[in-house]
Amino acid sequence: EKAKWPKETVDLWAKLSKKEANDIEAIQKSIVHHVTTTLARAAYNMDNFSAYQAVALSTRDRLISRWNETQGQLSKVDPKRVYYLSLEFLLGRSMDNALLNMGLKDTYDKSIKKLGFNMEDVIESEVDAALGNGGLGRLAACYMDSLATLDYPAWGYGLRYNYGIFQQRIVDGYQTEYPDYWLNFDNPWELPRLDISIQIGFGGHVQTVQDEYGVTRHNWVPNQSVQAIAYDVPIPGYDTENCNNIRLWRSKPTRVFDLTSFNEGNYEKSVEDATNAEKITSVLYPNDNTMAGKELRLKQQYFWTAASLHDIVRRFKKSMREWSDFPNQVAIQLNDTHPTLAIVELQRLLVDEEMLSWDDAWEIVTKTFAFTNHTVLPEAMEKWSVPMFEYLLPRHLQIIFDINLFFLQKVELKSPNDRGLLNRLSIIEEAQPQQIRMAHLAVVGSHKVNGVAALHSNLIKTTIFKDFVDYYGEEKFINKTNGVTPRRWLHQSNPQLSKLITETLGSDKWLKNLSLLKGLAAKTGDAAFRKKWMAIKRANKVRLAELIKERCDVEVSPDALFDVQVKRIHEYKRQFMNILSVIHRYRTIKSMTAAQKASVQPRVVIFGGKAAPGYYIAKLVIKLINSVAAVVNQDPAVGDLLKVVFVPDYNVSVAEIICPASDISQHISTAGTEASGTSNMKFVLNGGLIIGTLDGANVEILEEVGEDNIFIFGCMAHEVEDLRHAQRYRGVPMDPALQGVISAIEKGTFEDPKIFQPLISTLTVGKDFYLISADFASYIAANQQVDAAYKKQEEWAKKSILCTAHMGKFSSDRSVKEYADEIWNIKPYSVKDEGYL
Ligand code: GFP
Ligand code: GFP
Repeated sequence: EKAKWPKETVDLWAKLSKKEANDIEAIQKSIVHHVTTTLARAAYNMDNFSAYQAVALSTRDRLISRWNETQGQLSKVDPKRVYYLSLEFLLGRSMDNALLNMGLKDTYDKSIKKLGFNMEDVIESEVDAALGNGGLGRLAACYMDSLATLDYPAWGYGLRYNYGIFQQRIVDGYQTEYPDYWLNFDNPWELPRLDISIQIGFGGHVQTVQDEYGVTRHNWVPNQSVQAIAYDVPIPGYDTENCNNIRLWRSKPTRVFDLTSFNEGNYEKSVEDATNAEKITSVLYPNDNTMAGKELRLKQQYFWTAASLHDIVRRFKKSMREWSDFPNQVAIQLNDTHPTLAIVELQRLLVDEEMLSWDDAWEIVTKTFAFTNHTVLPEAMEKWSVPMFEYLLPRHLQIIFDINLFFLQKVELKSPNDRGLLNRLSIIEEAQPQQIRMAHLAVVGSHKVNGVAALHSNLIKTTIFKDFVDYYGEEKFINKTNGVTPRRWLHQSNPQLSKLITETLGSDKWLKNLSLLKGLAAKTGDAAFRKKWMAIKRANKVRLAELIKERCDVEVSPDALFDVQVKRIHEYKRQFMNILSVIHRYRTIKSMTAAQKASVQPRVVIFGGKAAPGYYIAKLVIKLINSVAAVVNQDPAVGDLLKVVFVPDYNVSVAEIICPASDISQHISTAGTEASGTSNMKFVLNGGLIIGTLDGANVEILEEVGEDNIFIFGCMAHEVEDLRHAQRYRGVPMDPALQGVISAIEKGTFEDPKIFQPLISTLTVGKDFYLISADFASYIAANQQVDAAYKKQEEWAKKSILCTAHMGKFSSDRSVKEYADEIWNIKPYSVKDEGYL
């Protein structure tokens, strides 16, 4: 069509599609334009929220120009792309980040000031996009930032939930959940692509036919169908024109099917079907590290992987390449087992629809996929019951059985007659009913499997995937230590520290090359620098103290040691052990003379995090924290020596205030249970020290910062099984200090002790699975070392500086580059100046 346009039409398009100007006047014009047209408001009826909307829309215009340019050029150049399939993207707020990444924050700041608004208030008006539970979802968001910043051609694929993770409120000390209807006021950070709609089938049966060459063919004939509609979320890189995409799918009823029911005179059924279709992307499952086995969850997973695969295959087919070229053009990363059905769907498309032979198809599939494991917890391992699966996805079940059969035949050739081995490796677990082990399917269908920290990657090789390592060899199983983006987690959330670092290092290059931070190490001897450093920490603590006052109505002193544990509430993360140690501290202070009290280091213990709504024990931990806080905070015998707060509704924006403000943070999971952790990295990056076990990435943080700048305690991963055994069969007595703490709870020091009985039962000798008793004494001792070290403020300042200085390794840029080089085999492509096309 366009080839037929006269020159003047082409020129007119070229002239009019020039990018927006970025001077103050142009930006002010665009803001006011959105106020008066898009929002239909005027200067006299503006508030902070409408100012936010207008600024967001103006920012969005600039984002979309970059997005368009990037996607247009990538379509032409057609390099190999990576697709990151993640059921969760925990993005948080977008505006501040987009402005900083595009280098427009200062100009916008000035522009809106003159229009009568203040940037901070405007930023505060944005609601979080909370489409994730915790670490896994936030990791995906950090990776998207790094992929864009490093100019990698990458897309994320996920679901556009109407409700993100629930909002948490504390009522009478208990967690209560409220729906997070984040789309209430429209979402300017997405681009609805109502033209991109894909039919997704469910149920029905499989037709088996002979084709004209006598080959048996299987055709899936679904009996239900829904539409997937694309919503694109632009992800701008930092200091680059590149802007990547996250495509989120929304489910909608299919018109054809409604009409059928309707024409059959069954109007109610057609409306019901429509509602069911919308349900698929209605809500994010709020369980962190537990497998629920719900039919709707399986529907979500298939809906999302099928829509994404359809889109990826369509894009590949545009270039008219040979199928064997598919893995040279496409890399797909499976973020946990949630998207494992993509393996089966691609095999189905290639064999049933594109008519490739099984073996040719399978070679393409296994060269395309790679799989990241995020946990070894047995309760998190995804399994689907065969009957339920067959009812929803009959053809996929056949394919899974075939994948399994051909795989086990090869195992049999290698290790004949080892039935135990076949059982252990099988994708199908022989239970009643049979179960599909998604982790096994993911390993068999991928060319690389990685864990998320060195310790974890080794652990999976000796535990959950041991037999697979024996069969495939070591090379398939690798490590990719997690990372976090320094743009959001330092530059954006700790602007003063970012500024000081840039001044000290002489440039802001460290933001794209985090190892440059090591230049700060030379400054530990500079007293004036230490003073500035600690003054910034104090200002961040003041900011957090204000949040605590506002949300918890507790006054805390920014001169106390701020001790933080914020993360999902889970037994393995041991918030319970933390609050038990706080009770111990409280009892110790109460038993002191006034003279003894004078030497106590004042501490504010800050908790935050959500418990899965059905996780009774985790919710009781929240209740205990609040009950302890109620008593301790009112006790005149304690005063400012100890304060305890639970900050409600912990989310990304709250984390951005908490991370820069910690002196010490707690990463105290039972060794071998926390795969990596990423908040540990964020705290240390902001000059906060950590107290932790030798678990997950703590081990590597220790390697980087050195043992003088971290507080390590507790048993090691390889000791855990022996300790459990000893406690179970040899009745190792409970730690005496812990015993004292439990007696205090049982005596009713903190509300009716009956409330906490189920929690205390988890510590019964022989049942203390997370080894709180075994680690308690060393935990108390480590906390005492923290107190002692904090009193030497000058030494503490040096430690704090060294912590930040040695965090270069933990940039998600490093992680992403390792994935790109060692797993995806993709190269960066930088968007060229305008006029390239
Ligand atoms: C992508 C984007 C489209 C855009 C084209 C060309 O398309 O919106 O129009 O690139 O710029 F999504 P596909 O690669 O998905 O075909
Ligand atoms: C999981 C693991 C964490 C790990 C993240 C990201 O977190 O140790 O750091 O994934 O790899 F448990 P959650 O999603 O469970 O919070």
